[in-house]
Amino acid sequence: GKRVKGVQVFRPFIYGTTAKPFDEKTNPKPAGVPDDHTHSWTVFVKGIDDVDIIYWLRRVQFKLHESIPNHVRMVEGEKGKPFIVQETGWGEFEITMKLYYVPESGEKPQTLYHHLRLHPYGRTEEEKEAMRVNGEGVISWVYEEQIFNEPYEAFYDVLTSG
Ligand code: SLL
Repeated sequence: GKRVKGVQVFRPFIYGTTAKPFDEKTNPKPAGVPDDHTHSWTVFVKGIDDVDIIYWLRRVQFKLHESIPNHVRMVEGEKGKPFIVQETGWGEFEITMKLYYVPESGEKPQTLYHHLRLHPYGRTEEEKEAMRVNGEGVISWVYEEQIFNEPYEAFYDVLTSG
């Protein structure tokens, strides 16, 4: 196919982690979770304000720490849902996310790295507070823009018809 010359299409998205300590009142530990696990957490890739991005992103492979059973997770895009993995654990580590685009894009997969954050860090209480949601969970989110450089014409139509 032909490419649309001189055109760049930007699509914003966010990725990151949200973690919550187990707590009898606010976040009880489900049955079967090992004793040494201290937190529940999620890692995700999604659109801004939960807008669907499956028209350009097909699947995401999340590579978790090897101590976690079945640590490589492939998540297929589903309408109305973020690309997400939910887990429990005790430690922080780096997560590798491999983004696979829709076939008509012709794009190679791209890899992102993200640190799972369970504990808020910072020199000041304000800095720590900025990492918390509702005073309990710990968030580590990143805003990113996917650039499609001179997309194929058919893919350009997909990108701009949404
Ligand atoms: C390290 N940062 O580099 C540590 C690794 C691994 C955390 C932390 C296991 C969960 C499960 C878990 O939380 N691992 O057993 O499912 O050594």
